[in-house]
Parts: sequence; C-alpha cells; structure tokens
Amino acid sequence: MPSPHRDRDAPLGRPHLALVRDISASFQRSIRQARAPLDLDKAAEQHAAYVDELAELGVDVRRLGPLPECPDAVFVEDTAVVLGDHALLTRPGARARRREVESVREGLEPWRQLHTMEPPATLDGGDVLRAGPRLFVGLSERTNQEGLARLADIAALEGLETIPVAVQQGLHLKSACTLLDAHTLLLCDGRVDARPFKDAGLDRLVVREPAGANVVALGSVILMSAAAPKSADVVAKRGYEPRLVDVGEMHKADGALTCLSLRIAQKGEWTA
Ligand code: CIR
Repeated sequence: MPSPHRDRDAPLGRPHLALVRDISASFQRSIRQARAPLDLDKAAEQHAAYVDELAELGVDVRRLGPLPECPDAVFVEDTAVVLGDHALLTRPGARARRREVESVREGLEPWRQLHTMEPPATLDGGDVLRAGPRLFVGLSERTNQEGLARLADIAALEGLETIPVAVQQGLHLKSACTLLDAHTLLLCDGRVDARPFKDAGLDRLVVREPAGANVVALGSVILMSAAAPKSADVVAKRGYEPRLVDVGEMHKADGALTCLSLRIAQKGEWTA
C-alpha cells in the first residue's frame, strides 16, 4: 500500500504517543555489564517517574502488557523502528530479547503498517537515530549490515536515506548521541565515528558524561538523565529547559533514557 505522503520532508515534532512497559521482577536478570546489584523497587519507582514525566509533558503514554519472562522488556525502543506510516519490528541482536518483539507487534498494529526482519539480520532500535530525511544507523555489537540493509528497504518507502555509523564504545549509537533539535547532535566524543554527522552538516554539541548524550527532546523541554548534571548545564546554556529524571537503576543495565519508550510522532511529523 503506497504511503499517502513520504516522510522525507516531514518536520520535527514532539512525540504524541509513547509505548512503554513496566519493569518486572525478572529485570534482576537483565543483560548488563555492571556488577553493582540492582534494586528492583527503586528501578520500578524510577520507571514510574519517567513515565509520569512523559505524560506530564503531554505525551499519550500507552503500556504494553507485562512480559515477566523477558528481563529486558522495559527497554522497548530496541524492538521496533517507526518511520512515517511504517514500523519495522526488529530482530534484536541479543537472542534473549527476541521474545519481546511479538508483544510490540500488538502494540503497534493499530498505528502503523508493520514489517519484519529475517535472519541473519539483527538490529536494535537504540542504534537508529533519525535526523530529518536521514537515518543514522549504528553498526554495533547488536546491529549488523543485514539489519541495516533491511531498515534501508523500509526507510526507502518513506524516501529516507540510511547512513551507517561505526559504534566504537558502548552498547548502541544512541548510548553516545541523540538529537537536541533537528540540526543539533548532542554527542559524547570518542564513542562513535562522528564523521557521518559532520558530513551531513549537523551541528555537534559535545558533552563529557555518556548519560548526558542520550536525551528525549520534547521541543523546548529536554528530558535528561539525572546522572548528567554537567550536560544539563550545557543544554540549558543553549536555551533549553532540561528536565532531569533519575534512571540510575536502568543505567546499571546499560539502558539509557530513550530506550525506555518507543515514541511515535503525529502522522506527517517525525520525532527524535
Ligand atoms: C540490553 O543489553 O539489551 C539491555 N540490558 C539494555 C538495552 C538498552 N537499550 C537502549 O539503550 N536502547
């Protein structure tokens, strides 16, 4: 079914809808590098506060059903990429996370035309960063060339270009950079190859705290991790209003702010 419009020229909008999923007790078994013990109650409280903040900022938050058998299911962003009228259900790079995808299908079915990914392709949504007509795609320990190629097929339906970016350190592309606005990339230097962003003409605003480079941009308000106070100052100096949320327990599981929600723009707009 051809799209009524192509998303290539759509303006940056605020997310109007966000899919989230509550933490379940199995979060204790999430895939992670840190040795620090996880505090489940604290994680649930932090997640609830994040969700409340999104709702307070005018985002229509919908909860996906619980998946108690999937420890990382709170990180919904990794399981789908929404582009214009389409959504690509991913094949997450971590085998243990592939069982999460079916429930995201149910969540997205009412909203977008769905596509899937076949082996050997793998891709995590945390590796996909949109900037207008371009999709920067991290080649990471989770996302491979075949995953990039499949995403490029779907992106082409909306007239979007895909650009590979080498992830040199950290889990995902967006662990190290996200958009502050349509023309500005917030970036923690040395973790990803910054040249593709430079070549695309994006302004780069460098921060030193890795957690500070992963933000949810909601117009003039920027949702940021409380673990990155210095980055919040940098963002405030640019004239934005940083809103800090504590997601420290999710950081212990290598999770960032963005991965806790799958954000969807109004039709005819895109969201970072
Ligand atoms: C994982 O290893 O898959 C999870 N423990 C963390 C995923 C975080 N996702 C993200 O930042 N996009």
